[in-house]
Amino acid sequence: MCTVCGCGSGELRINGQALPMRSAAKPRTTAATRAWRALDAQAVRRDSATPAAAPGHLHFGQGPAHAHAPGLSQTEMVRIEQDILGKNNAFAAANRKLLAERGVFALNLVSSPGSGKTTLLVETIRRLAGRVPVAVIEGDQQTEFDAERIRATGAPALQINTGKGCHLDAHMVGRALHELPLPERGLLLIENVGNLVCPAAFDLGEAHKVVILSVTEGEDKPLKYPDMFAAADLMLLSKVDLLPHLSFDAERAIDYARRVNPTLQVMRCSAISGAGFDDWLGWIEAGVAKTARNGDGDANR
Ligand SMILES: Nc1nc2c(ncn2[C@@H]2O[C@H](COP(=O)(O)OP(=O)(O)OP(=O)(O)O)[C@@H](O)[C@H]2O)c(=O)[nH]1
Ligand SMILES: [Zn+2]
Ligand SMILES: [Zn+2]
Repeated sequence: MCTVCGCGSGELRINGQALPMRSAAKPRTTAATRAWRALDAQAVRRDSATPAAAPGHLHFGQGPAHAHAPGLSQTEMVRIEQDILGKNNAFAAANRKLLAERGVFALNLVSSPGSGKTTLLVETIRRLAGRVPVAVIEGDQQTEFDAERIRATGAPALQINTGKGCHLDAHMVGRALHELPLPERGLLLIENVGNLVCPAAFDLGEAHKVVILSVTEGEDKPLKYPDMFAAADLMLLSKVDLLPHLSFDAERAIDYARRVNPTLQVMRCSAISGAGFDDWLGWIEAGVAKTARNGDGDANR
């Protein structure tokens, strides 16, 4: 998990321009660096090196840190994670305040690579045209492909490349919010890096995380990668047009997701057939209206 192993630190690019990290971002890098320094020092501690074991099964996620990093104790890992997430949460609170002031309803779309996020966003923007102003922040390790697909719809899009980073964080999004024309009383869609693990831990200042699970991924994903489904308020079961060709059991997938998160809302959709888009767009428009009405940021938590 990147909060303790340091995999989230990479070369940041916004719309192709390399960005030096501001001093405000340093503590996050420092924490990750400390983790690697500890590695260099070969400070191997037994309490994180010894997994819970049963015949045929090693479980490295049962200590207080729920993760493992070679050379770090569970106590060190918990401290580093609290340090990184504490700083991220401060940036997220600033983002949330700015979004509330501008009446922007913000969604953080999270999923495995290739679940259909960008295709969903393109179709969503196309259908909301003339009804709701939309802007998009795209997150990927490399390439500007997704931002270009969004710009082709006419909506403004800003691409963040994270380099080796495996998720967007609130500091990156804060930078983007100052570069992007924000859709006042409208919708901000943030497509996170395709990764069903790390983005779960990082609040970006959004109103909701929306997890997309495509029917080609298998029903078991909510139980295998529970953090993402626990963090989300809505799950979109995507590519349902493919169901006739698959043995995917939609009811079982939804049951697994609700075992992790009993209050999770679920919608089934297809960006190809248009199935489910009335519900999805209705949900978005209700959020946009509530955020614009409140003005005090209630809809952004
Ligand atoms: N059949 C079907 N294919 C879809 C649907 N949505 C997306 N796809 C296909 O799935 C593939 C991946 O779609 P993307 O929208 O690029 O997925 P993504 O989640 O944005 O991918 P990353 O940004 O790389 O994580 C493409 O080949 C799409 O054409 C859908 O509703 N039905
Ligand atoms: Zn990571
Ligand atoms: Zn994409």
